Order: sequence, then structure tokens, then C-alpha cells
Amino acid sequence: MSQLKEKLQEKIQAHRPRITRLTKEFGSVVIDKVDIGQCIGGARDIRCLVTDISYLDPQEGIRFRGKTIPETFEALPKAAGSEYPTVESFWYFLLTGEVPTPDQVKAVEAEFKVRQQVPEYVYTALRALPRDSHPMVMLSVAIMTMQKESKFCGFYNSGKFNKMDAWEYVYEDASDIVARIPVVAAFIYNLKYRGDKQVAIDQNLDMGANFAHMIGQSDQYKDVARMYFILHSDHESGNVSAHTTHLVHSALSDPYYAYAAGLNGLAGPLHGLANQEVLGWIMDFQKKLNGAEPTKENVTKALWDTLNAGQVVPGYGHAVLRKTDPRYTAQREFCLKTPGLKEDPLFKLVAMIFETAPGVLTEHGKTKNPWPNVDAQSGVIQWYYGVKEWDFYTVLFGVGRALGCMANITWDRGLGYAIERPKSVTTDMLEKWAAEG
Ligand code: FAM
Repeated sequence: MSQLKEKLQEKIQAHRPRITRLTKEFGSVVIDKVDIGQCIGGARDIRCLVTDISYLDPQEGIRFRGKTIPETFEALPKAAGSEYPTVESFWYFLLTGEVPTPDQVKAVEAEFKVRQQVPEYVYTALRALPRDSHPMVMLSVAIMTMQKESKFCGFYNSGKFNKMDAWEYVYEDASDIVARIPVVAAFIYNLKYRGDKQVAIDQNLDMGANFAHMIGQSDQYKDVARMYFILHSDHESGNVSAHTTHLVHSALSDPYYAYAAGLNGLAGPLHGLANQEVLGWIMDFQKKLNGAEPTKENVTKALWDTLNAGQVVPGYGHAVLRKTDPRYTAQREFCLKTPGLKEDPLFKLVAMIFETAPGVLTEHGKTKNPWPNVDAQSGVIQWYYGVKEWDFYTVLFGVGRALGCMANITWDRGLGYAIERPKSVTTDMLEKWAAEG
């Protein structure tokens, strides 16, 4: 058993009695109420999920295992010659809650080198798809195509299935998916945008650096990949991609089925696709400018045109956050400290939208959160480094989100969480309760 799996086993076994005690002794303690607005309006803010991987405070933003984004980047061992940690060190941290030593990180990197081999039939399946399929379709198909490799599915069908050990097989599938998904993503990028000229894995590079290498990117982009995958990894359990993955796995569907479902949710314009929608909005705006300089006035007009057309301003608002997304801030800080990027016209335009959109959205009076979310800044960085195919951006989000979703379902299985089954009601029933007040 690897060091990471051993540490995880220790953590899961130590955590189980807490869940058992809460269920047995305090199962009837009420922690929330549900009103008609929440029942109809997307179950907003209803406390009915549990995870220790991350927590999202509306005012503060995300904490990974109790650490803010700056604290996480600060605490974890850095990649050689970099200010950022490797994804492998973050994977160890997300799974165990402990900051790994450099040697423990090296062990995960070595493990990923074995796990990251993608079966050739996946590439055959992707090449068989219409080349103009959306890259998120390709990513979801790739994950589903690998389902035949599932060790959890094999264990479940072995006749020796038992609840206490099942997490080990989820861990194996989860680790394979996390190690392979950047390689698959790079293949999709090269298939769609670089004439299917593929680049072999560089066995000397960590996961993020290898992704940069495989899409033919610069050394500088290695940190973009590491930062991007970590920032997009987890945002507690209620967002569409995390909740879908949790829900599907709760039926004991294996991690491949579960994450393909989560990716399909991430592909929604109100969720992960927003990062590509932001670039689309900006490109449309620049086209309408017809060479004129962006000003607060013409940005304001463009924002109102969007709202008056009944569309949302992509990259702004959030179902939980009520302030600027710290993931936006972390990316903005990356831009400000990167010579050339902070002078980039697109960065300056995004900064102007940041100065303008909250006021417009507040005046518009609908959103509870007029501030930018993770997607408002992410595309600028990709564009600057030459990844200009913005319909690929959600694939990058999906590579990062695999870390959080896979860590979560490994723990779901380790703690034996039941199949999820909330109760639905009828409109008549709601009207009856409304009349009764
Ligand atoms: N532009 C225009 N209207 C917005 C808006 C925005 N950026 N954000 C919210 N609203 C509207 C929303 O559509 C709703 O209008 P209706 O009553 O007509 O349905 C109203 O304001 C109240 O919405 P809310 O309670 O403030 O937000 P929700 O929890 O309903 O929705 C989001 C949250 C993220 C779906 C919403 O803010 C939105 O659509 N944002 C733009 C798309 C986007 O950037 N999504 C990415 C979110 C990101 F965190 C991610 O998952 N990657």
C-alpha cells in the first residue's frame, strides 16, 4: 500500500467513529429548515450535504481542508524552481488533510507516472467522434470509455464486496482518473486544435508541468497549469459538478460513471462553461468596439445590453459567495506579478469590467452577488499564453475539478455514506402549506 493510501486509511478509520456517533446519538438534531422558495428555487443554501475536503464561506470564500487559497499555496511544498505547489502535493493534502513532506510528494509523483498511462482505445474512441464535437463532450466520453478499467466496479461484482474496504477501490479509480485526465485533456487539445499532432508524456515532469509540455506550451505555463488545476479543484459539495459526482456515486456507480456525470454538469453555461462564455462576451464586445478603446461608458452600455437582452453577465455572481471570489483574486494577483500580462489589453479590459459590472448588476437589482467569480479572470491568463481556443477552457476546469470530486467520493465511500434520496412534493401540497402559513 502506498504511503498516501496508508495515511488515508488511518484518517478514514479515525473519522468513522465521529460519523457513527453523530448518526446514532444526534441523528435527530435539526440543523436547518426548508421553505417553499428553496424547494422551488434550486435548494439554495439548504444544509443537507457533508464534506471535510473544503468549505465555502459566503464572505470569506473557499478553504481547502481549513486553509485559504494563499495559506494552501504557502504551506505546500513547491515544484522545483516554482512558487507554486505541484498538483500531486495538493492531491495528498486534499485527501488526507495533512501537508505532505517533499518525499511524500515525490512518492505521489512517482505513483502518478504509473497511473497516467491512458489506454490506446480511449484515443481511438475520441478520434471516432465528429472533430467538431465540443471538447467537454470529448472529455466526458473519454472518462466513460475508461469505465471498463474500474477496480471498484470489479470489486463490487467480485462477490467479495464489503462496505469497510470499498473505499480502497474507489481510491484506485479516483487516483487513476486524476492522473490520466490531464493527459486525456492534452490529447483532446492537440486533436482539436493542433492537427492531432500528439506529444508524448515527459516522465520527468509533475502533472501540471507535463500538461504544459504536452500542449506545446512554454515553461512559464507550467505554473499556470499547477495554479489553475488547484484553484478549480473543489468548492464544497453543493455546486453542480461536485454534487452530481457525489449523487451518482452514492448509487455505487463507479468513479468513471460518477465523474462523467459531474463533467456533464460542469459543461453548463451557468457553471463551468462560464469561463468560455466570459471570453465569448469579451470578443463580442471588442468586435462591437470596432477598434475604439474600451471605456467605462462603452463597457457599461455593453453590460446593460446583455442584461436587457435577458442574458446573464458571465463571470459574475455566485450561488453562495457574497463577495469577490478569492479564486478570482488569486488569478488577478498572478496577472499583476507576471511582466507583460498586467499590460495585456485583455487583462486591462477585464479590470475595467471588474470596476464596472458590480455597479451595473447592483443597479439591475437582481443578483444577490454582483461580484466576480472564478471565471471572470481565468480566460485572460489562458489567452495571454496562447491557449486561445476558449471552448477548451471548461476542459481545464474539468481537469482541476477532478481533484475535488475524486477526493470527495473516496471519503464518501470510506465513511459509508448512503444513496442520496431527497423528497419531492407536489405544487398542490405547497399551495396547501402556503394557505396554512
Ligand atoms: N448576470 C445577470 N443576472 C444575474 C447574474 C449575472 N451575473 N447572477 C445572477 N443573476 C440573476 C439570476 O439569473 C436571478 O435572476 P432570475 O430571478 O430572473 O432567475 C437573480 O439574479 C438572482 O440570482 P442569484 O440568487 O443572485 O444567483 P443564483 O444563485 O440564482 O445563480 C449563478 C448563481 C452563478 C448561476 C449566477 O450568478 C449566474 O448566472 N452568473 C453568471 C454565470 C456564471 O458566471 N456562472 C459561473 C459561476 C461559477 F461560480 C462557476 O460555477 N464556475
